[in-house]
Amino acid sequence: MQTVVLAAGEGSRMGALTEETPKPCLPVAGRPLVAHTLDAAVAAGASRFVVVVGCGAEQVRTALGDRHAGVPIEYCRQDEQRGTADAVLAARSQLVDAPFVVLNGDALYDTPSLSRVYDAVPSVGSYVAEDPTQYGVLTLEDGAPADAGNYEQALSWDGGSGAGRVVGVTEKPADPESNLVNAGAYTFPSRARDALDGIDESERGEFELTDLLEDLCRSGHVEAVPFARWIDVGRPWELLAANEWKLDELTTRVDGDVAAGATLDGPVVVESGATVHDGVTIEGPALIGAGASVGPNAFIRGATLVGPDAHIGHAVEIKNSVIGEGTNVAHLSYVGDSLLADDVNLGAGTVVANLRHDDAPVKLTVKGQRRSTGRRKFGAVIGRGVKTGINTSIDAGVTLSPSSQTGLGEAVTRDR
Ligand code: TTP
Repeated sequence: MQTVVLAAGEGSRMGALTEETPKPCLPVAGRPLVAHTLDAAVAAGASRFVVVVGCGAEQVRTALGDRHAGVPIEYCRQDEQRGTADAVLAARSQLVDAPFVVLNGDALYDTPSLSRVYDAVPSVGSYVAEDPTQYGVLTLEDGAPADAGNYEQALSWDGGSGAGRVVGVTEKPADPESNLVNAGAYTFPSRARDALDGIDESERGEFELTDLLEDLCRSGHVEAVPFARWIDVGRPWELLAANEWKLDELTTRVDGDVAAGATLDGPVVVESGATVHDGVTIEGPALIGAGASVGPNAFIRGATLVGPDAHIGHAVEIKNSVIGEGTNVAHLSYVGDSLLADDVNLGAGTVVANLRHDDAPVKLTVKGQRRSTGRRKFGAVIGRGVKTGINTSIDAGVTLSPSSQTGLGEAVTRDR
């Protein structure tokens, strides 16, 4: 089925990470985030892609090229980010007179559930979210059980098919009626292309696809297809979660050089041109990108991505983190549950805290507001080109914006 992929957004909630890299190009298990969206779509039945690009358009085009797993990709441009319905409008002239799927290009979807979205017209993917207030909450005809706590319960609706009829969507409600949310995966009938013209600007000042969905709900049966697994990568800790998911699917492959005195445990990929030196232990899942160098005597554990040409030096410990391309964590440093963009340089002895004394979830600033990451363990977000002085200590939940610097022995407790 023809599939529109929305990849024009600003990604402003990702803060320091998207100042120079568009969100669809952020690294997930060694590939751009949007490539994983397309993987799931191809497996679910996409026959042709129209990718809507805007912010960082050229980077997205370069990352995806003109085919994905044999499926042709066309592009269209949304110059101003005026909302998801406006993005589909930009793609409209490239759609043929047939049903079409729309996917958010910043989300990971489990393939079996996505296939069911492709099979049901019209339909929308749904997910049982822990915090529904950040999403569009779906109202089902028979009422989603207020205690809908998990996928198994969602599947038991409607006599076991898991497919309820959607009758409404409420964007980011303060007091949600259930925790069943819109997963940003839709199949629309052909006629929905014309209905795009009738969408008005929302209270939030955007033209929203959920309004098109509500139109369809009023005129017929829109099926809610429950997703077993879904991650909407909107905020930095969700990029960490996306990497955890996709790194976990790796199988061991060693194309680079691994010294006899190094130990690889669990799924570990060492790409061509990468070197793992003596005394290194890597407890996978982990991916060591092309040209990267690890060790000697380093310890990498948890789901960790070491980007291409990164350098992890002597006696460094990296746990459950994303390390960007060309980034240097030279020696005697600790990085846990953190996101480091490209070309960062951590001075020797830089240590990132990733746990609060009160064990409460670590908070991070997202668009000026402190938000819970929902994680007991979360470290720092470090933007491109940051340099830290030796023995810098960085508190949990701190963001360092691109190109910022710290001095010798500094304790960084606030964003900069
Ligand atoms: P959002 O995640 O709501 O927006 P965003 O990606 O711009 O992020 P932020 O809110 O942090 O600035 O968008 C959902 C998807 O729709 C995402 O894949 C980007 C895409 N999108 C567009 O293509 N055009 C748009 O005008 C908007 C608002 C989103």
